[in-house]
Amino acid sequence: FQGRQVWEFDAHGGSPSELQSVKAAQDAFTANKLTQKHSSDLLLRLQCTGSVEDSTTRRRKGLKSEVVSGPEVTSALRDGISFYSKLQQADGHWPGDYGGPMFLMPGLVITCYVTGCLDTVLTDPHKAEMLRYLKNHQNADGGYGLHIEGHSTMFGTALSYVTMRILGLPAEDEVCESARRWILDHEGATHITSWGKFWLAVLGCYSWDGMNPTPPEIWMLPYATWTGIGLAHPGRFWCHCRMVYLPMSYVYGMRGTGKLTPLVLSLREELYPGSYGSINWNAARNQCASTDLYYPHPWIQDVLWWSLYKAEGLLLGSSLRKKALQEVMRHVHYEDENTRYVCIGPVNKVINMLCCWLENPDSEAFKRHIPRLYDFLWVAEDGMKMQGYNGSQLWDTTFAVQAICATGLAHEFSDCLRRAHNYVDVTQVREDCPGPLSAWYRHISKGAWPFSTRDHGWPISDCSSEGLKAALSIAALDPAKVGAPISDERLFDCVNVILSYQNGDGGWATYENTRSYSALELINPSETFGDIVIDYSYVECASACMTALAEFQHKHPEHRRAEVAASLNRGQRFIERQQRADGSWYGSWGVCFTYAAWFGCEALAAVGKTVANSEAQLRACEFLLGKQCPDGGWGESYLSCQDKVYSQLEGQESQVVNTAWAILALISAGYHHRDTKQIQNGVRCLLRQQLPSGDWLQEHITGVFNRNCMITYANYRNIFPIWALGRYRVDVLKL
Ligand code: LAN
Repeated sequence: FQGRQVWEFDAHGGSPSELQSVKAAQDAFTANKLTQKHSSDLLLRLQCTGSVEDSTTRRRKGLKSEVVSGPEVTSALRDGISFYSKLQQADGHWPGDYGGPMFLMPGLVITCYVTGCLDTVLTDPHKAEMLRYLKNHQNADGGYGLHIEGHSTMFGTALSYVTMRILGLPAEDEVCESARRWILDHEGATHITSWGKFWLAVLGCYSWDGMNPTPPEIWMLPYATWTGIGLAHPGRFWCHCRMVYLPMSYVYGMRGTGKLTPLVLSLREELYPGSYGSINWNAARNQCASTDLYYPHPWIQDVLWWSLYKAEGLLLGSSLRKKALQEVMRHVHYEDENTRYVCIGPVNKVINMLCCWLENPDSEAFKRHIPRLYDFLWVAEDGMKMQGYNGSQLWDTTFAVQAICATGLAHEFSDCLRRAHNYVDVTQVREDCPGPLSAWYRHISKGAWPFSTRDHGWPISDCSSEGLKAALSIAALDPAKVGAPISDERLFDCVNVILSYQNGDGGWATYENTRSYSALELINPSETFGDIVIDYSYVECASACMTALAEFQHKHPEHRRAEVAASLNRGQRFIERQQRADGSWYGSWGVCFTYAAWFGCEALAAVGKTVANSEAQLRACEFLLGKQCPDGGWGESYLSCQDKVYSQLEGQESQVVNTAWAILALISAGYHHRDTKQIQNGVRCLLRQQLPSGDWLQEHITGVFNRNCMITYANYRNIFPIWALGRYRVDVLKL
């Protein structure tokens, strides 16, 4: 359970003044909900520090001069790290709000409702906080976005609507009424995206005939590439796509629907403009609201789904279907058991749980899922949400370690680093999943680090690399203070994983190698997510792996010398190829060009490239400098991610996380040897924004996945300003 995060309701907890602070934070959020879409994770801060500062708190005292002085930076860093270390937990990890997507909680609530465990899983306080969250994140037009900052979509609105109704809100409630108006004004819930159709069908207020097929038989296709069709085997999909469509195909394949309760029957009438009986389900299969459409179906999908739709007549109830369903369940159980029922993500977590119930409602497997639902729930002043993962524990901890070590003040925070070291140590995956791995479509895990916890355990290329770098940074400190370093043997295992992950194009993907061609994206049926079908090479993952290999090489120059050198070489060429003509890189997992600039510049720096000897580095810096805001910072909007062009925040506002990434990029490229003025302006911005406590405010959303959905990284506002100020202190001020 190391790193596990579960919020519990304590009816007797909290002093009167704490309760008052909680209420004040909740009320402030609700009062400003239309402008301030983001919680500042104040409940966590209150619990860890005993008091909270919010947007009404005055920032640090004004800076005295144009020039940033050493003592100013050092004291900002001391305050920043001291504050941040208070949020650290006893096992060494940093918890934080990992919410953002709006389509996750409905899956949990619908699954609990259908399987009859809603009232045992969710206590009244859970339900009240979930409703607070849903009320807070309604847009002005009555609808709900794909994520907390997004425009209204059918996917967000219809699913949030049924969730509120299941949680007990009456249809006449004004929040429900305005949401329902939005749905009906947009032609009703038949226009929801395919994943929304799935959840409504599970609940019983949408017909399975209105869904494009996800037949379980695809799991019985041959895998080998020489067969041709093998290239489209789901075992070659990106693991998140594969692990969602796996249990989905089971539920679809047996038409798993809950009881037709009075609520469900009523929802059938609430969600559509006409009567439920008059819906043309065949036509509904391909309907999708324009608000939701990010990746429209290419015509080839229409042909494919039409043929499969026809084939369903033969497959449904056949012995082939029975065999396919059994095969799918073997894989569902394997996933459950190897993640201790956490599952790889929030979507397959609840569909797997539903599958276990459909297979046998009294099963041990179903019961074991229940306690792990809480791992995904998080409470902040905006209410209770379902997170995008069971947390970002390991990821944030490795960054925090590297940030603190980069400040040159590590010796002042050795307790904090010792605890963090423990978390990094216990979270490394020490063995592969049960084999044969190929039979389960799994990559090796031994030596890797996961994104969240050891229990979750799925290996990831860049998490392994950040884990390795954190381990190396700590190994450079006094073991009497921070604990004995992780053994060389284990570091070698990690290097083995990193090398194994490199793709033919020289880049690195996320959890596995790229296993098929990007043409497979043609069958992406999700409508709202881009690039989900296969695992692609990414600049961020490549950079993390290269910087880790380069640092490792310093310490162990003889270990797999030639392989490491060749790998760095191929990586460099990948990074150079990915750079756009304007000097930028597109970021896939953070917002967006500023995030990728940091990774791009670090990768080139790892192979000895700086502005002094590299055209690519210079172009990258010039790109960033061209985007600097009038106040000296950087402020990038999430729209960059979906539009793939740099998008400033409204009013050319800057925000600390983007500013910190830009500063880190410029310093790693060596730009400070040319000129320090613009970097210094950025640094002043970070200092100006710091709160007296040492915290920074949560600003706009900074994480993303699949081009179109945003996700909160609450820890970034602490980690990255500390890291950027730290590198400024050491590399520029030479302190
Ligand atoms: C994550 C979180 C971590 C993230 C990084 C390690 C930061 C990145 O560098 C590589 C990709 C990865 C592992 C990643 C991939 C997509 C995830 C798993 C998420 C953004 C967290 C949630 C998201 C997942 C796909 C959400 C569920 C939605 C689906 C479309 C299945």
